Amino acid sequence: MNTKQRYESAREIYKRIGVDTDAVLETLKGISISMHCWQGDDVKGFDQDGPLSGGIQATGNYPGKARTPEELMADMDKVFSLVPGKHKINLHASYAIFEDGEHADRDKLEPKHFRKWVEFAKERGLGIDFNPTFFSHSMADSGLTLSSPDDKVRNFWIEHGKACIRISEYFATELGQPCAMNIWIPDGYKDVPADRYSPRARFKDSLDQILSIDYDKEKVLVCLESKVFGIGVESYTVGSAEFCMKYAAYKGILSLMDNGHYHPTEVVSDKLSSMLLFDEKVALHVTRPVRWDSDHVVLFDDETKEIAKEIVRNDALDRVLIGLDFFDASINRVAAWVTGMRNMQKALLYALLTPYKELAKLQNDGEFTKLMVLQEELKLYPFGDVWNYFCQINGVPEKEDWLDVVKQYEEEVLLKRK
Ligand code: RNT
Ligand code: ZN
Repeated sequence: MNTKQRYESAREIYKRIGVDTDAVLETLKGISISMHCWQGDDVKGFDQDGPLSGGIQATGNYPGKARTPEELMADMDKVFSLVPGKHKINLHASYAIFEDGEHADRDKLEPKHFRKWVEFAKERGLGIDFNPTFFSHSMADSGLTLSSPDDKVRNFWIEHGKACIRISEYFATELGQPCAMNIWIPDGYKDVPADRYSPRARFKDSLDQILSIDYDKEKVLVCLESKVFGIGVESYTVGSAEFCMKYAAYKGILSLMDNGHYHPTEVVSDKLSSMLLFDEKVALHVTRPVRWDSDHVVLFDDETKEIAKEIVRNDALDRVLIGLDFFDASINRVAAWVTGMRNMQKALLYALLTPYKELAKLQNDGEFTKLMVLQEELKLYPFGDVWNYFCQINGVPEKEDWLDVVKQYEEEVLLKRK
């Protein structure tokens, strides 16, 4: 049987449980995922030459990492040629592209420093999301940015935040779609702090100042990402979950939940419904924490599937902004990206193929035996046949065939980067 025939057989099987696979494939095609640029170069960026700081780490030294904007863009093109659908790119401020020998520090960044990215996105019909970069910079050497007790440091980063809002608005205007601008700061303390209150008070004031500039709230969706700990900030993070959730509610901005940023037995899949009850929109960084916030490549694993189910069955595909956040330097970086993107899409497909109304009815009727049995049986439905067909009709390789393309690219391009 060929891919189409397999799909047709799967379509009948899903039809019997009330799932319209043709409609599902249409929906899936319309879901855009924000692909983080920083998988391509281990979160290095182009605006400085120092090490990655801020309590995050990319481990591994697989050859072929992108060293220039051109290389990074070429790698992203390769990824998009292997991922079905149309997506967004997610940039960090540190990926500014300076032309004609000019340079601007983070507090002085302007839209023109991202002109080339806009060109790139326009040519490909992609949107852009953005992030101020509060790390990997000498002004962040103390480990503190927007919560710093040093006014010079704090003001520098406030100016950076404002500059990034202006750049985000430029992206939205140029590309005709909103730009999600996510604020994450690494600030915290390694050991038991003497004062937990003042750093948070300063962070609050800094955010107030950043958000005080005039900007179009339809165009720029400011998000705030919380975190429970980082390397070197094990005892206290300023931007804790409670801080960020409260701040977002107070200012009407979005909460961003990264599923590597919670205590190990907490899951973001369980948080989504609560957030959706109170917020119009919520943003995600989908990642894979292995024992810590390790940012491994997103797999088609239980938590990714559960997150996707929560988005789909709460009818929230247009209310949850799905972004990816991982950086693995130990394997082919293009393959890492493709794997994560395709897995997020598989998780969404899996969720869309679930007859959730019937399952919810079983829950309400107290039919827990049947609910469990059905949920288990659904796992063996011919999901793969639907996925392969989705790849085929969207003109990308099916199954693992895409890896051959990446391998060829590795030989012809990546391994030549010495
Ligand atoms: C760090 C946060 C943050 C970064 C990126 C690079 O723990 O998850 O989102 O990973 O901004
Ligand atoms: Zn994140």
